[in-house]
Amino acid sequence: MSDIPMKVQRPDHVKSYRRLSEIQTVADVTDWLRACDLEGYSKAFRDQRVDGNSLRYLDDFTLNELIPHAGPRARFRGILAELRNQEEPQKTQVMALNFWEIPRASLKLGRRLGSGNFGQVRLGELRQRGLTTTVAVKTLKDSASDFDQRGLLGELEIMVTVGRHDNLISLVGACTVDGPLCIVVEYAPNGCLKGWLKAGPNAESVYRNQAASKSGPQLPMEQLIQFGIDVASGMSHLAAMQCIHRDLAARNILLGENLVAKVSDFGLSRDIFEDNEYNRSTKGRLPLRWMAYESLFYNVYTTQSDVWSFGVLLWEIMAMGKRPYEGISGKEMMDMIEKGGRLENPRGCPGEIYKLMTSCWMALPEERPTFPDLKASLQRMSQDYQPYASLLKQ
Ligand code: ACK
Repeated sequence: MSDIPMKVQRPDHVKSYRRLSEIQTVADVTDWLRACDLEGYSKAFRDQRVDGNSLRYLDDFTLNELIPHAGPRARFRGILAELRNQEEPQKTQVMALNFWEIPRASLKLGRRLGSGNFGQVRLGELRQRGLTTTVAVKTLKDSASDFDQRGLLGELEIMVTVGRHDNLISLVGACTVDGPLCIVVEYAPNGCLKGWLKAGPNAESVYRNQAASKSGPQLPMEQLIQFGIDVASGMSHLAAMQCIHRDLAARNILLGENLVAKVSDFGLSRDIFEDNEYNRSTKGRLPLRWMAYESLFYNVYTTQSDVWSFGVLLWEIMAMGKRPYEGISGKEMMDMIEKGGRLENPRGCPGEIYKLMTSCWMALPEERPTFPDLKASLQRMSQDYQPYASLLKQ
């Protein structure tokens, strides 16, 4: 472990902070800034009452205000990243993976559910402690390269780090030794959201039916909004765990029991412990139509760029699985976004829901809502489609 880089001799009374968890109070932060030779900024941190917890979740906007000078700000980021890395030592990661190990003999692979860029997903049966569970198993295609192998391992590490949430496809375990890597995840019996939307009734009849079937316990419009609430909920958790998804779209949402929507496919996601911005360095196939302004033009990915993609996903839900910007090329779509053009309101979609999606497409990331905001707004809107159902319950 390396010590905090310092330019000047640290005064005796200044503690040496080797771990982020040692920095807790506002006074600890001041002390730490002094140890890092950044004491010139400690007044701003004190005024904003930045304690150890806030330090972990400092967003770019606040940091720019606290440390307006680019050089010291970059140094601050470097030191913070170093502390964060020490908090996630490699050993813990390996131990965590051991904890998830599944013996190959207890896993029986079945038919292929589908395939992605470099991996494939198969149905599986897992026998553990006398119980048999249906699972989905992600493996690599035979043609996969070392790079793909690292990608799948990265996906596993992200799933371990992110942990469980009802609206995320959760990890059951993995086979990491004595053969090809297999990631075992919960099986979603109702397939992917895009397929469900496309197979369902067309949008207009859903909107028309909401008037006719107001006494039903699960109105169609309520169901569509519920998909949005579920995804916003899963994404709130992902964002709180400092993880960017980077490929949020209806094709990557799976439907569990009772049509609970679950965010899946962390293949493109990257954890952001080192920085809360991820700059793409390699070119691959990109989900252009779901990408935020700053991702398209500056290769910058943040939780706020996931919010943009969420807006497009909400559009897909309300358009019952239509392809966004249908009929125009990727290049034309980019020109349109640059000039301020946005997707049109899907036919019959309530104005307030369209307004919510357009708020996700603000050119400035900080002007977009957060995932918890989106969840709360959709929950509020969902109430409007329940008055008759709740009247009947009284
Ligand atoms: O639309 P689908 O049937 O649902 O086709 C895709 C395909 O694999 C490629 O991703 C299906 N799939 C992926 N993960 C799961 C899972 N955990 N449960 C059920 N189906 C899955 C997905």
